[in-house]
Parts: sequence; structure tokens; C-alpha cells
Amino acid sequence: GGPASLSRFRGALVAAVLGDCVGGEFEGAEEVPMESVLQHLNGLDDETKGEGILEYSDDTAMARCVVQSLLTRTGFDEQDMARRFAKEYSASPGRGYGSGVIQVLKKLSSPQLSDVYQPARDQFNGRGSFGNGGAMRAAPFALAFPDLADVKRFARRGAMLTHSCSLGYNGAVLQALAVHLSLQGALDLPQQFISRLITEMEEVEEDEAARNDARILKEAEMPFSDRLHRVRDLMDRSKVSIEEVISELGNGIAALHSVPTAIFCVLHCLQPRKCLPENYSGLERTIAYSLALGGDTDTIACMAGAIAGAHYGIEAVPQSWMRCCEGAQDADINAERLHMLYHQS
Ligand code: 8NA
Ligand code: MG
Ligand code: MG
Repeated sequence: GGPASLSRFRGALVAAVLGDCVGGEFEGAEEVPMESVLQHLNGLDDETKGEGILEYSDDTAMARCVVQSLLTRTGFDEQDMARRFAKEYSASPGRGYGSGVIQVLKKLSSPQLSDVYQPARDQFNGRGSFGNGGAMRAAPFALAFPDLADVKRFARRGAMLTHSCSLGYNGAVLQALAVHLSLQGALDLPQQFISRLITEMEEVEEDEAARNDARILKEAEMPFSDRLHRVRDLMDRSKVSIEEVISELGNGIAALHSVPTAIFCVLHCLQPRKCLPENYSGLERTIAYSLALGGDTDTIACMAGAIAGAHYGIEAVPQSWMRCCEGAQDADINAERLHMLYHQS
């Protein structure tokens, strides 16, 4: 479909869920042979398996709260979103949440709470979390707001409900930007896509608070922009090993070690790759490749899935994968609602 077509919305929201569900199998694994990935994915074609075999985790649980909040409030409402996060956590605490964020989610359910951003600020001795929990649920912001400034602003504020460190919330801004650009068809020109992300993130990271956080954590002055330059360098190379991707970009639970990685996975899989089956669509390649990196596989595949899904559209999503993943049908229905909201505003 054309820019911001319904197919792209459906692809983005559904593929994020698929990435989370199929990625759960390898979460935390240090090494994941491609053979194991392909075996796992081939198993999804098994017709005897019914829907919902693979459960979604915190990534999808929180993204669903973001979607419901944006749709119900027809825009960003931090009180409502915070309430939904807290309610979802208390209803299903076993979805694999990060060990720190659980404290925030418990505090957010307190009726006495006056500032919904305060629990996140209290994390890690007042430094806030730099985990990828804000970024993993950022895609819906790109699917609700057509305006780039809104996408940046609301993705940031939505992430700050749990992640007050700039290395956490700026990961969410980057992820939402990547989905926004992909939705417009920007991945047709990959070089321009990455340059645009670098320009945008350089502006985002000019911020004094961001510079201060980077200094304290002994990161590059503009950590996300720096990593995006590494993504561009890796893109330009004819051969890149999994080990190099991991050492250059990371595969961990920090937003800095996973959002640029997810973006790289999408860019790398725009073309067919020798290590991946020829009959795979670009979207299937992206998810399979994300899993083969190991580490925080569910979250990296979820983020890469959202960006890739916005590019290839729902037609690139295998029906058999969709049938196996909990929440995929809901995501498909919600994508249509977000598409309407996006085109209304
Ligand atoms: P979070 O905010 O609890 O952060 C995740 C972890 O990052 C924390 O538990 C800390 O260990 C560390 N961390 C974050 N900020 C700081 C800081 N300022 N100083 C020191 N340590 C810090 O949770 P989140 O919502 O960001 O969760 C991110 C990931 O955790 C997601 O991938 C999610 O799926 C989940 N998860 C991951 C794994 C895994 O093995 N990769 C396992 C279970 C859950
Ligand atoms: Mg998870
Ligand atoms: Mg994860």
C-alpha cells in the first residue's frame, strides 16, 4: 500500500506482537544458532496447533495499554495510560516485566498518587531506568499521530511514565520515529532513512538533561546518534557477522543496546540473505534475524517487527504465524481503529 495505508498499520501492530511472541522462546539466550530459529519458526506452520500457543509478554501487554488509552482518550492522556499500565500489571503480573519497573507499576496503582511521573523518577537512586521498556511499547504513538513533533513528544512522555532516564525515553522516541518514517514509505530509500533518523536524534539529544545523563553513564555525548552512525557503517559493509552486530550495537535490555539493533535488523533484511530461506518475505527475514542475535530477543524482534511491518504491510505476515500468537487478532483490529484516528486528526 501507499504511505500510511491500512495495510501498513496492520503490519506494524501485528508484527510487533509476533516478534514478542516468537521471540520469547530465546529471550536471554547467549547464543542462538540460526538453525534453531528456523526450526522454531517452521513449527509455527504446523496446522494442528491452535491460536494462542505462544503467549505475549510485557512488551505487548504494555503496548495494548498504550493503544487502548490513545483510542479511548483520542490522544495522549498520561493519567489514563498510567492507570492502564498499573491495572494490567496487577491483573497479569507474570508477563516477564523487568525487575525494576515492577516497583513503578505497583506505585502507579496507588489512589493517593498525585504525580504519575514521580514513581519513574524515583527508580535507581533517582537516575531513572534506561531499560528498553519504554521503547518496546512506542510503536502505537507513530500509528496515532501523523505529525512528527507529536510522535516525538508523546512517545517521550509515554515512556517517562516508567523510564525517566533519557537513555530510556529517547530509545522510545527513536523507535517511534523509525515506525513513523517506515509508515511513510521511507525504507524504500534506506540511506535516506538512516540519515533522517540521525538528524532527528541529533536534535533530540541536544537537550541538556540528555547530555547530563549520558555523561553520568559514561556514554558518548549523543549516545543514540552515535549508535545510528554505527548502524550506517554496518549497512555499508557487504558482509557483517552476528558477533560484529552484537559487539557494535548490543542485544541487551538497555534501550541503547537494543533500539539501534532492531533498526539494523530491518535494514539488513531489506535484501535476501544467504543465511535465511529464499522463500521468506522481508518481514519473516527481519524477525528470524532478530532472534538469531540472542539476548533480549522478544523485545528486539517486537521493535524490529513494528518497523518492518509498517514497511511491508500485512500481506508479508504469514497467516500461520498469526494463528499461533496470542493477541495478534486483537492487534489487527486495533490497527484499523488507529488508522482511523490517525487520518481523523
Ligand atoms: P526495568 O526498568 O526494570 O529495566 C530493566 C533492567 O535494566 C533493570 O532491572 C536493571 O537491571 C537495568 N537498569 C535500568 N536502568 C538502570 C539504571 N539506571 N541503573 C542500573 N541498572 C539499570 O525494565 P524495562 O521495562 O526497561 O524492561 C526491559 C526488558 O525487561 C524487556 O526486554 C522485558 O522484556 C524485560 N525482560 C527481559 C529479560 C531478558 O533476559 N532480556 C528477561 C525478563 C524480562
Ligand atoms: Mg518481554
Ligand atoms: Mg524482552
